[in-house]
Amino acid sequence: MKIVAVEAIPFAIPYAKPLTFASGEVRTADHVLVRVHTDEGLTGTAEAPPRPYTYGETQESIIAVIGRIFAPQILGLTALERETVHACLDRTVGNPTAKAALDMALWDILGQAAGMPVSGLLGGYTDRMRVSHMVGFAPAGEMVAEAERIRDTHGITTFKVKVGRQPYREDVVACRALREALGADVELYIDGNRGWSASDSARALHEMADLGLTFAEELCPADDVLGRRWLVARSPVPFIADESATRAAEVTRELLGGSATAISIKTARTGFTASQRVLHQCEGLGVEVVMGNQIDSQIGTLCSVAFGAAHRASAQHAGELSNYLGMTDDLLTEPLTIENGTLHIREGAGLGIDIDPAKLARYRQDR
Ligand code: MUC
Ligand code: MG
Repeated sequence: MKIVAVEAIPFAIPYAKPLTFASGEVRTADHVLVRVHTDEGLTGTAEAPPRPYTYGETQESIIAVIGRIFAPQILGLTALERETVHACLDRTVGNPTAKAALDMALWDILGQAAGMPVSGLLGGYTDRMRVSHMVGFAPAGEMVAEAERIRDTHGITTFKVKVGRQPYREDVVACRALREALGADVELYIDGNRGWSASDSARALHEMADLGLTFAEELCPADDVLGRRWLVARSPVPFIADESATRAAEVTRELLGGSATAISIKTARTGFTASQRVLHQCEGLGVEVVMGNQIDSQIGTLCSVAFGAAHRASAQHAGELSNYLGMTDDLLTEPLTIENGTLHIREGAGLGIDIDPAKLARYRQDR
């Protein structure tokens, strides 16, 4: 199972409905399809979704770091030498989605070689996850209409509401409108992508105390160290670290520093190997985790659900698995379906990522 070639293929698929949030906007899925080939003819597949405004990665940087720095170091290693692969990749700081995609492609190879689903190899807790849908910035009425459409079409009853604009004129109004329209049985939580100050956040949480929110995520920057710690100490709900806790060391820093009380795990940036480290770290510390979404296509979503369903702690809360619904198309031969608010893992060997060659030919950017 020697790694003999690594491909990094840029592709671009437009969104029908762009997702806008405090730190950026996604209009096109400008992702990179990563394929790792072995000498036995197995191919592991995953995607790297760059988020330039968050981690500084771009499609071009992912292709360059994989082609020029990572691939030359891992060619010749086997898929069973993941620790060695990570020792090579971790010499370079940053580049989270490039590293994560390589890691998940290796797990895909292991699953195929063993004839077993990756989700089972990771833990096999369950075969499905409840889905949480992310509602991006729009006037309150449009946010309500979107949530109602998603609930009525896919049975989803958990919503992560993007906040981080003008807290009282826009965000609190939108959250209140969502609660009033959707009723008490729907779960709502908020994500500020660092758009508010600590004092804005505290006041907004106070204003929304009657809305029954379940989590608050990255409302203000973690770099506002004392302000954030002050806010987290006062938060009435677990405070999720997302982009401030992208690897195990940052998780330790944020949790022990009092800057978070829950963690978002995104396989798009920690793959499976490092996501498991973070998950076990959180379990050991008694901290809740939520499966986040880095605005993945169906490829990344299959990876998230494989991991989320594999472990008891990550299957406890609805996972953010529905962003692909906003895309005009995707690359999988057999599309994912969310029914009754639930997404199932793919049965069969590996990750079950079967790429449609005609779609790849249509959307790839390098030919
Ligand atoms: C999220 O949870 O923040 C927005 C930017 C990003 O990197 O992920 C998304 C969703
Ligand atoms: Mg977030």
